[in-house]
Formats: sequence, C-alpha cells, structure tokens
Amino acid sequence: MALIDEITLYLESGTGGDGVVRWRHEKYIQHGGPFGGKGGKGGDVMFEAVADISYLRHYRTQNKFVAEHGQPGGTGIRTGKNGADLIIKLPVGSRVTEQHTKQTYDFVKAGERMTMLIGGDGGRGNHSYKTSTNRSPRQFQHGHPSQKGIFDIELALIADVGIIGLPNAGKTTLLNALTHATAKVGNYPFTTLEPNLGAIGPIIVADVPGLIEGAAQGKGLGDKFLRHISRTKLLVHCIGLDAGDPLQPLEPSKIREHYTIIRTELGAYEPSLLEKPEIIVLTKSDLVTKSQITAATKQLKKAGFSPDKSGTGKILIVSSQNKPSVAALKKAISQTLAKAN
Ligand SMILES: Nc1nc2c(ncn2[C@@H]2O[C@H](COP(=O)(O)OP(=O)(O)OP(=O)(O)O)[C@@H](O)[C@H]2O)c(=O)[nH]1
Ligand SMILES: [Mg+2]
Repeated sequence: MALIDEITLYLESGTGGDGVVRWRHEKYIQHGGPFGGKGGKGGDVMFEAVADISYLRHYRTQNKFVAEHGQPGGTGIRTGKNGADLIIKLPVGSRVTEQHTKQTYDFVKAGERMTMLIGGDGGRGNHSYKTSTNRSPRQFQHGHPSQKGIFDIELALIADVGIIGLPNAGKTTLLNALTHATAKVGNYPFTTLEPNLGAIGPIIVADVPGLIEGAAQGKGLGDKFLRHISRTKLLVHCIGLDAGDPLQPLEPSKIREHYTIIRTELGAYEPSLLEKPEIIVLTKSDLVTKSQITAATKQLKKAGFSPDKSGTGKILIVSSQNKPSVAALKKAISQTLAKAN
C-alpha cells in the first residue's frame, strides 16, 4: 500500500455544556434558592506524534472529527461532565499547517503532544448569579462555543540519509544492499513509487523515488518526494554507470549531465539542500571498465563536485554485487554523519 504522506483534517473541539436553572426543594425550606450548576467543559483537540510512519492511512476514510461536548449542569449546583479530549495521532515527521492562520507545527519525537483546539467552557448555572439583592436569579448561560480548524498534514520522513538520483540508477538496490530492507527493484524507471526506509544500526536511510528534470515543478513523481530529503543530514547521490542498458555504458559526458540535473532540481526546490554533505555513488560499476570509471570521475569534477571543499563529500565506485564496495560506502556514510554531527 502506498505511503500516505499528505492529508487534510477537519477538526472541532467540544462545545461547553449549558448552565441550568434549578431550585432547591427541601422539606422545611420554603423559599428554595437557586440550585442550578455550571455546564461541563468541551473536550480539547490535540495532536500526538507516534512512531508509525504509515499512520496517516487511518484518515483515508474519515478526516472529520469532533471532540466530546460538555454535559449540561445539574441540580444541586453540580457541574456537568466535561467532554473527553480528542487525541489525533500523527506519524513522527509530520508538519501541521493550520489553513487559516498558516501557522505550522512540527512533530519530531514520538510521544510529543500539542493542544490545537480548546473546548468551550461550560455556561454558568443560576446558582452563580445569586447576589444579596437577587436571591432568586433565573439567569443561566449557554455553553461556550467550540473551536474549529482545518489542518494540512505533510509528512517529511525523518531519515539521516537520503538516497537520491535519476530513475533506474540503482538506488533501491543500494538500500537493500546497505540495510536489511527488501524493497522492490526493477529494470525500468519509476519502480519505486513511495519512499523505502532501511537502517544501518541506528542510522535511518531513505530511498526516495527517482527524480527527473523539472521535478521541483512537479514533473514525474514531482516535488512530493523532495520534501522527504529536507530533513536528512546526508545525501547519497546515485549515478548509474550503465545507460539503463548493460550493453551500452553511459558516455562520460552523460555522467556530468545526470549529476547536474539532480543538483539543479534540489536547488530549485530548496537551496539549502545543496548545502548538505553529499556522497556521490557511481553505481553498477561491474558493468563498465576501469577506464570508463576514471573518465566518469573526471567528468564529475568538471561539474563542480569537489569532495574536498566541505571535507565531507566523496565519490565512491560501487557495485551492489561487490560486497567490499558496499562496505566502503557504509563506512563513508557513518564517518560523514559523525563529522556532520
Ligand atoms: N549489474 C548491476 N545491476 C544493478 C546494480 N544496481 C542496480 N542494478 C540493476 O539496475 C536496475 C534498477 O535498479 P533499482 O534499484 O530498481 O533502481 P532505482 O534507482 O531504485 O530505480 P527507480 O526506483 O525506478 O528510480 C535493476 O535491474 C537492478 O537489478 C549493480 O550494482 N550492478
Ligand atoms: Mg527504486
């Protein structure tokens, strides 16, 4: 099932219960005084972050929720029962935007809670209007109104590492080789339609669907997935050394072009993405010769990638069939993250 990472919720807190008009009736008390209690408070609406990144699926069939209303007051100056709070769970990594105010809230830790809408207060009962001059007040108050809000929820995965690149570059194969993930691999573009996650020990790695020229403006699978890269600390940029055809290795000049396409999209989406440490992985090295690899590396340097500038970047030559090359990448990932921290 596809990962749901965008949803709109229509939420409302509970209204307050009405205050009531009641009179004291007791033996021997001839003029029973006002005895009506206050209404109960309506429930609040709060968000709570949970670890399950697929949690938004629960809102596919229902996206309108109302917290419980407060109950009316009772006789004997009893306050009505408060409405229960409504707790709306969201996956960690959710960014909530209130449509009207445009105010945003980020939920980054499981268990984090925030109250978004406050329930209405209960109305006053007639007892509360009693004064020395008015001993039999008939006044009461209706419960206070609820608050309503429309909230856009966007999930941006919280991963340490984002694997990016053109379609068919070998990103998912690499995720599987690096972690214990078993995500689907295919010899065609856009095999991956939703992000896959894997872990190298404590390091969370996200494989993002292939990006194409114009992705930042919504082409292909669009900018939808660029969001998932925004919180990563390190980019692993994959460039396939084949041209999608094992018999036809990529022209060295194409390597540079492929690299630049992705960098341009990153910058167009969010310039700060270009500041992230990056490891370039030339994938499928088993399909090409050593001299082709050397030529490809040269081309990358011409494209402006200088691993030494930030002291973090690297170019690695990897074949998913060659374990030492995958191990070297794993090591580079941990080292680069350690430096970035
Ligand atoms: N020979 C060889 N083939 C590879 C290697 N890595 C990936 N492939 C093949 O390249 C094709 C694409 O691999 P994927 O991992 O699905 O590529 P992707 O970048 O995730 O593709 P999208 O999800 O479509 O963007 C598959 O047929 C893989 O088997 C490699 O190191 N060597
Ligand atoms: Mg893939």
